[in-house]
Amino acid sequence: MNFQYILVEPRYEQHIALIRLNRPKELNALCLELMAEVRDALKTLDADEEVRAIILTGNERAFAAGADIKQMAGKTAIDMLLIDQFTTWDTIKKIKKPIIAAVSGFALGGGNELVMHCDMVVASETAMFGQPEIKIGVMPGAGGTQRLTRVVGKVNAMEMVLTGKFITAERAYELGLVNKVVPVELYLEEAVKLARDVAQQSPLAIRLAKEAVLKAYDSPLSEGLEFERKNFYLLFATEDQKEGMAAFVEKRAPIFQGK
Ligand code: DAK
Repeated sequence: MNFQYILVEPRYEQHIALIRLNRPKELNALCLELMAEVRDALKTLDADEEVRAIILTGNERAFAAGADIKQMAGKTAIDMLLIDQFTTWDTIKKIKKPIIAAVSGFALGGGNELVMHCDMVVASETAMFGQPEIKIGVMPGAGGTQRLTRVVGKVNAMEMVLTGKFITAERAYELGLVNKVVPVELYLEEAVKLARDVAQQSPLAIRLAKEAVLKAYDSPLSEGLEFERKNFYLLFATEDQKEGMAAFVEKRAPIFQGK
């Protein structure tokens, strides 16, 4: 997979793929072309049977400092409508494999929204999260007002969105925006460890469980529970369920085949 703005390692480790945002001079600003590459890479990895978990990262200074302001600056409302970035973001939202964000430095605006499209987040102590769109006369446009509010609650989301101030990794941890904060030299390694823990499970169970957890975001409890129940039953049609339970009884480690 050859891209201009990202680096992709489909076999970073057994069952683990890695995507690195790679526009370092622009602090990984998410130009349209970069986002299209992220979308295409994720789609390819989602269809790759060898891959069971995907890590999305940037570099030490920046995960991503937001959408590319220079590219957006001259656009009209109609330009924005016709570009229709939502098709790209919606594709990312629908990726079935677990995505782990490994974040260091700035995760701002669309950068923070991209983090919130991931399923788990490992942050370095130097990470800074924010929705600073208000400072350039706009507001979040890729779910920042909605996902952030669901995660951190109304008053915290309001503070971030209305003041544009950044929060530290430690504060992001307190608010439930990230799973873990580690020293900067360890953030990628810790994300890989988390990916390993996921990748050794049954890929089918992982897929249906991810789907069910995401369902909790936008459905009433009764509907989510109904959905969960169906996915739960469905897993009893898999060989992995037989293997997982047999392995428990036989006191050995399971070998999941994704069947
Ligand atoms: N866009 C373009 N270039 C950027 C950038 C950005 N977001 N952020 C940084 N850069 C560039 C800088 O212009 C600079 O380039 P040169 O001047 O060297 O050519 C280089 O990266 C280094 O940045 P600084 O010199 O500014 O570095 P500092 O350490 O002094 O400051 C900073 C770092 C992150 C605090 C600062 O760069 C900054 O405030 N950046 C802008 C952050 C921001 O406002 N982000 C939100 C952008 S709006 C949507 C999807 C997504 C979005 C909207 C809609 N749809 C699906 C519809 C998202 C919108 C946004 O994210």
